[in-house]
Order: sequence, then C-alpha cells, then structure tokens
Amino acid sequence: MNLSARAVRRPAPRNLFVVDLAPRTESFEREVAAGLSRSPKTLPPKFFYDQRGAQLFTAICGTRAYYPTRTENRILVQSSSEIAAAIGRGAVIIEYGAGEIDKVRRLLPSARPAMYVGLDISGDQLVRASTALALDHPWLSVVAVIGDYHSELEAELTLPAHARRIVFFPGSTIGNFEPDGAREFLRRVRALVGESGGIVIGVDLQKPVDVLDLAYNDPQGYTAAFNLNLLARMNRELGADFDLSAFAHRAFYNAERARIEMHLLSVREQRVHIGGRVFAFAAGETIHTENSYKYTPESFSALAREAGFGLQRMWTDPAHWFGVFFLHN
Ligand code: AVI
Repeated sequence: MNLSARAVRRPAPRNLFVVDLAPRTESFEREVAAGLSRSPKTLPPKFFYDQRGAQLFTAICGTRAYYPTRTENRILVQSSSEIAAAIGRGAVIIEYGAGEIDKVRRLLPSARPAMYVGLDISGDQLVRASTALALDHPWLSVVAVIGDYHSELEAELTLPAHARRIVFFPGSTIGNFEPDGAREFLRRVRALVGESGGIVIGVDLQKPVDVLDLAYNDPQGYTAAFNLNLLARMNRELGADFDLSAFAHRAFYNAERARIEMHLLSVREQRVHIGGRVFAFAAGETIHTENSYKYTPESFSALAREAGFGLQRMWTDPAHWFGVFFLHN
C-alpha cells in the first residue's frame, strides 16, 4: 500500500504504517518565547504531551476525581452498537489525539472499519498503542500519524477513495480549543470527511462546580504534576532554569466563560532564563496553561451548526455529565 511519501517506519505488524509529521523543536522554543512575552503569560496546552506528560495524563484519566474518562467510556460501551451503526461498516476512522487508542476499540467489532488512522503528538505512546491495535486486529489497516491537529492529513496520506470518512474525537479535547478555534477545527473536519462523512465527538458538559474543581485538583496530585511538567519540559528541552518548587498548580472553574482554567502561579518574584532570554515573574503572576470549556447540549449543537455540521444524535449518561455527539454534513 502506497500510503504516504513520509511513511518513515513500518515496525513489526505488517498492517501498521507510521507517518511522522511532528513539528520540530524550534516551534516549541518559538512558541514558548512568544507566550512568555505576552501579558498575561500563556503557553499552549499542546506542549503538555511529551513522554512524561502523556504518562501523567493517563494517570489523571485513571483517578476517581477525573470523571470524564470513565463517563465517556461507559457511554461508548452502552451505546456502542448505535454509534457503530451511525458510523457504518467499512469506513475510514480518523482519530485525533489518539493517545492510548483505547476508546475506539469499543466500536471496532461492530463498525468493522477498513482503515484506522490515529493522530497524536506523543510519538512513543502512539507507536506503542498503534502496534498493539494492529496486532489485536490483523484485519485492520492501522496508520499512526505523529503530528498535531494542524497536520494536513489530506496532503500527506492517500486515503481509500470511496470509503466513508468518520473522524473520532473523544475525550472532550474540543474543550481545550477556544470557541473560534473549535469552529475552525470542525470546519476543517467537514472538509476532510466530505459530503458523506461525519464526526463522533466527546464533549464534557456543564455540571456542579465542586465536581469540576475536584476533577482538575485530584487528591493524588497528578494534575498538578502534569501542569508543572511543562516547566520541567522547558528545563529538559530548552535548557531553561525554572525552579519547580517556586511555582504552584492552580485550577478553577470560571463560570462566566464556562471553562476550567489552569495556571502555573509564581510563588515569589523571580527571573527565569531560556535560551539566552530572561523572563521576569512577579510574585502571584501566572502562566495560563489551559482552558477546558464545558458545554451544554444546546451550546455545543449551536457551535457545530456554526461550523456547518448538523447534529444527528447525542448519547449521554444518566446525570448528563458528558455527551457523545454524532455530527454529519
Ligand atoms: C485532554 N483534555 C480534554 C483534558 C481536559 O480535561 O481538558 C486535559 C486535562 N487537563 C487537566 N486535566 C486533564
């Protein structure tokens, strides 16, 4: 199969192809310098996911406090045959932010896609997880694309011409996009899947604030470690000299904007050096590292409509904490 000019490796199972479209280190250095020069300081959440960050995120997903993973999994299990029926047989399933590639497994037996394309920025985790997927499903062509959400899949891969294309975007990662970015992303998905395609997308819904606050301040401290790992990553990869004990994890629900905000708070006045540049922090100043927007079924349907999608269906849990939406053109 001639999949892509950049199909650089084909490790053991024969039904697995790996394509490396990862942005290079310069982009990390450039975006860090730009984000820390802004007022207020910001860093894009995509940089959380180096090898250590991906491990910490997996640990977060296993906590009691972080309800989205188990709630979405339950919906996927309970409604798997209906979701698979919406996808249809023989499709190409393209998963953004594939991570451990566990959720899609619940849909594969009924959906029997022709091809699975998993895209993720954490290359080691993606190669490991896609190898396991390919070994467990010898009948399935598995393509692992190491890249971010802006990777031009259409330009880089030759996807089967006549199969229906379905994007699978679980985990409520859409909540980490600003609403404009979410609309833009959905528009690009529409262009990728075409007339006959669609998207199965997990969306975290609004709920009592104490539940939200606990989910982003888990008692085991994995979320704090995940947030602080961004500083450790800059130390490792960019030779920065962040003192991790001089920063604290802060996460809270901003009800006005319907989002969890994560910040790294400088506990004292300090200066940090990164690649020949100096960044000054006042005591109490923060780096805003992530937003996680929480929708209502109505507000998410409205956003999807603005991107040109129609809502076909939503599956949810009894408490309506999480929604799995099927949107189509
Ligand atoms: C990946 N994303 C959906 C997670 C979230 O809930 O926004 C990232 C996360 N940040 C802290 N905990 C989990």
